[in-house]
Amino acid sequence: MSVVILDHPREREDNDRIAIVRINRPDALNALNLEVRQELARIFRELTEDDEVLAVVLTGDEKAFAAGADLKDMADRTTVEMFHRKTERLWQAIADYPKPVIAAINGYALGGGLELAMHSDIIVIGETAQVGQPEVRVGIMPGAGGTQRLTRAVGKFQAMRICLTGRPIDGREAFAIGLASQVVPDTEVYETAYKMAKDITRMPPIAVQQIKSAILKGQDASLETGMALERAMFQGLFATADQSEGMHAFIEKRRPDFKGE
Ligand code: CO8
Repeated sequence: MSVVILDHPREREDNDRIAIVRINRPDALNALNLEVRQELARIFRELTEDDEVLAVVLTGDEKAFAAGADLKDMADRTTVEMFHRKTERLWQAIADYPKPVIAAINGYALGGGLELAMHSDIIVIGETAQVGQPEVRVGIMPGAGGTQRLTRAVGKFQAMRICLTGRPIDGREAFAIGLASQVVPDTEVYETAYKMAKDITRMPPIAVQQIKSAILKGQDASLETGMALERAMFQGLFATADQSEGMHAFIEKRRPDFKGE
């Protein structure tokens, strides 16, 4: 069985255009060894070219989303070996995926596991999940966005606390500080994430992708540049058939039928 399982709509009975990407190393609490990261990158690259899929649910199992980088694999590595792994390219394949990714987190999302979750666009988390950046406790620091994406998500003071103490926080607290989009009872995490993905796949696909792009690009730009980008994208959507369909459906009091055109 592969360390990452892709459940593609073409293999299912439903007509949902959702891919489910599931990390599958239960014996190591889904720790992210090189093989898992290579598989994740391969799958996200493949999905980038896949018009059938409109949203992704990224998940693990009930015990762990992912308990971090594989410490057994990293313990004796040298700087030069870490450099030559060029794992930034593997992470970038996930960051570059243009459609919405919803992370469904149960159990542990620690270190590289939380960094992976922060590559997604929406996080649905279980109340008792444990998330954090414990790298400092094993002599290192976050290396895949823990000091950067986390700070953008929760601000300096929470990011400092989480990274400097290495102490995990639970799902309720993660939601309270803005590290999750929604917190639900543990048993409802996957279902909630899937339902949210389904809602999004009913929206006009071009607008959805432009919204994701505007939010991510705008985060790293000045307000003026972000506003200019948003305005250009907004105006651009008036060239789509879905804009006309959406507005006329509203006026005619019927459900819109978006086609991604
Ligand atoms: N790496 C390798 N194996 C792991 C990891 C891990 N991160 N986490 C758990 N495992 C393994 C354990 O070794 C154990 O295996 P075995 O039965 O063969 O000994 C099995 O999973 C079950 O784990 P535990 O027995 O420890 O389970 P507990 O329920 O007692 O504890 C914890 C669960 C609290 C999650 C504990 O396992 C733990 O602290 N794990 C390590 C968490 C951690 O420090 N993560 C950060 C790693 S560093 C990092 O992510 C750096 C990121 C930098 C860049 C990104 C690269 C991907």
